[in-house]
Amino acid sequence: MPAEDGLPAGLLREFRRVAGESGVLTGAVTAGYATDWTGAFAGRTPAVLRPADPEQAADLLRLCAEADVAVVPQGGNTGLVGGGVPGHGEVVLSLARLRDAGPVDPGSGQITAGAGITLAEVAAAHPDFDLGVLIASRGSATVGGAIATNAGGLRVLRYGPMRAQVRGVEAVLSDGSVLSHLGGLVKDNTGYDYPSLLAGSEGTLAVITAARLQLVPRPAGPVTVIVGLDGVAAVHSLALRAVREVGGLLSAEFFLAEGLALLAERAGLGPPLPAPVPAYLLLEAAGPGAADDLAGLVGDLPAAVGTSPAQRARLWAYRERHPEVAGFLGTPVKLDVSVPAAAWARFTSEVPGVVTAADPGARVIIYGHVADGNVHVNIVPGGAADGRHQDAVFSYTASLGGSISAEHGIGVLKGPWLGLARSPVEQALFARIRRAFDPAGILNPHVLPR
Ligand code: S2G
Ligand code: ZN
Repeated sequence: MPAEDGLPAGLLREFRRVAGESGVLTGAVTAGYATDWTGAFAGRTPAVLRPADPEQAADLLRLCAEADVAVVPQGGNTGLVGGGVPGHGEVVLSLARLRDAGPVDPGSGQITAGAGITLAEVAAAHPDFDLGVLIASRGSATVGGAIATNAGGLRVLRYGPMRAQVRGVEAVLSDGSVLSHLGGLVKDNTGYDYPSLLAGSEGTLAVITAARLQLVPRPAGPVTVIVGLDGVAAVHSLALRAVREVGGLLSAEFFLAEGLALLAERAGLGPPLPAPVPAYLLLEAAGPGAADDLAGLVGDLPAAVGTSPAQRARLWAYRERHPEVAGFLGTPVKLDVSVPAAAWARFTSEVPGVVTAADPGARVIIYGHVADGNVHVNIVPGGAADGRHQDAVFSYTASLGGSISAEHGIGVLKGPWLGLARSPVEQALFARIRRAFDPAGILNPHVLPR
């Protein structure tokens, strides 16, 4: 029987029988699902499947497994390593329509949210509670995708990554079975903690359709400050002092003069301080004594303080808009690494030179999360984006005992360098775990070892 768009004949009809006409997209309308938001990863797909509920998702997945058709699960398509777009003609399984959400339980501060609910919607679900994970893409990033990539973001030092917010999941396996454990019990020692395993699995083990999330008490009266410093060593030492001395510290973020200048030039963001300085540390804290603790820490250093929502938003814009900066100059290679605290200042000061040694014409924009060792190295290549930048940065990172992916995952971008972070024994175990969950081998086959 002739194939349709590369699919076994009749499969599209079966998809439509399960999900209806509106649940199966083909042709030009699929383009937005096949390209990531940075434009760095563009592919094509024979069909975008949009199940309306977990049962449809399970049936669609089973049909794909029976037809040996590869699937890329997709949430808000805000990923940064190409793990959520069909780079090899896979079918896209979009979880965007799974938007059922229960009420926030005022006693436990927990909520059961569908995979397609955005992080911003979860964070706004109850006045007394907030979502611990705060990322710049929260308006588009979804619960399912954020768990699958174990998203980190701006408050990891206080609340941990997405994995730490998960108290249970509902997920579908490629054989069409549905896992569900959404009770949210704090103590539940009854076997393998597979929700933790699914966090960070990048859609390779199962497709998350809902989650039971632990929210956090909404921080009271947060105070935000941007401090001007003479370099990354000063940024690091002041951030570590903040961790020790500032009660209720929520965030410790940094950016540098070059990125700030580009934000002023290209986005019209005027400077946060009266005079330019080499490096900037953004701290945010909440609770009793936070303002005094921050004031005591900052002393006479040049600083801008925000207490009202508008003032804080203005200060946060300098940091939250940094993901755009490299894009002002071209298509970026976005690297997201972490190094041990003892190596952080050395790494952050030396990595631009490591990049330009490999590509003299490259522009390097650095920013990120200080207290958890995470540095975002966003590169606009001068020469070909042929992997030389990853070679240089990842081998340098590994030489310092760091990780080639702090929070964005491996995706398709970092697969060739996984050996710098994981041993052959570990990678073989990953493949065995994967076969146990997805014996058909259809889930995101080009991400992580098989
Ligand atoms: C951040 C966002 C992604 C990027 O801003 O903390 O994780 O573009 C990044 O680097
Ligand atoms: Zn980040």
